[in-house]
Amino acid sequence: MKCAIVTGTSGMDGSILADKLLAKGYTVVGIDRWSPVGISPNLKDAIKNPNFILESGDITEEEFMRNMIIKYRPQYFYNMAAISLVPESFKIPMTVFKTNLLAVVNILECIKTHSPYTRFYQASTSEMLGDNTSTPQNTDSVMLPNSPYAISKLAAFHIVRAYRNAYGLFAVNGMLWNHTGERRGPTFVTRKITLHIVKQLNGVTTPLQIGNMDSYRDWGYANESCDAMILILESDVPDDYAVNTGEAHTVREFIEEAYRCAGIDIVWKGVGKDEKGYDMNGNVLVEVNEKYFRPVEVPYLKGDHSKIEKVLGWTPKTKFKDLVRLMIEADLK
Ligand code: G4F
Repeated sequence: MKCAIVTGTSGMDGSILADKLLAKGYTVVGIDRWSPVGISPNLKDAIKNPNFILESGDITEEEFMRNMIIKYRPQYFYNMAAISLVPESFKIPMTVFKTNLLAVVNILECIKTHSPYTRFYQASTSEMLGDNTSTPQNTDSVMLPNSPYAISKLAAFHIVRAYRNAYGLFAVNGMLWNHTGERRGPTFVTRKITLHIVKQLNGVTTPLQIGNMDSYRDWGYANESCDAMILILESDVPDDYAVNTGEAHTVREFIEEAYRCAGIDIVWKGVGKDEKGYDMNGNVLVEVNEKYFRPVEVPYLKGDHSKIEKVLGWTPKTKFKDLVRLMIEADLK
């Protein structure tokens, strides 16, 4: 029976991957840190499956990682664990480098020494592009990372390539543009928006507090992005791929579309930090709050997925409006 280790298994991508790999009949070893609030609802299906094993530990610890690799000697290793909220990375840069970079070195060292046939997938990101606004972007674009998060991820991207080239490991990067869905964490902007709208529909009167609405993101559906990850790790030749939709929309467009799905047309008034979004009756539903502005912004992300489409046959299917709608509908449920 095939075995896959998935770190960060409680998160959106980690839990979707676990479900998909279990459905393929694999044994899945989900690794996460023990949580005082118990097992994440994202794992409600996985946890019922006898082929799912949950291990609690810290991927930055050498002994823990060595034990995991020796105990399971998995065919596949998906490294989804990371500190992934960009503004948070400015507050705890040392922890970010430890988790997002040193842990990758730790895992690769353990694989190289104890299980060199284990295939390794690294969750890489479009955030590495940073100040580069020329589009469409892919893994060969100029990387101008502008946050501790992006810099740690770019270093990890290169260490994966270095281990592939130097030691012949099947170690690959899936560089994903923003992706979201029903399991997205509530601190990321898309889920923050859909959750708040549903609360407003249920009587909450406080406006949605939002930061910069004018950045562009290339939002894909996480469910499909995880299909791409599996294709990348199970392909014949180890290589790095860009995974995105090739379409960019602003945060403002996401807000407008999400309210539209809830039957509300938003009218904007004011500028900058004084801008507000109103419904047709003049009620304030959205308010800009400087607290959510970032020290630096990544202004424009729009990807090119032609390589993965050509080599592995992956294409995005869910369009922007359908993605917003499915999130609103899931939160309404
Ligand atoms: O949802 P976000 O926090 O995602 P961000 O920063 O683009 O990063 C996500 O995608 C990356 C891939 O490109 C991943 F690497 C990363 O781990 C993460 O998954 O913010 C999206 C945009 C930003 O421009 C932000 O400034 O939304 C803007 N925004 C405006 N108001 C807000 C808010 N972001 C958040 N989180 N919260 C707000 O209230």
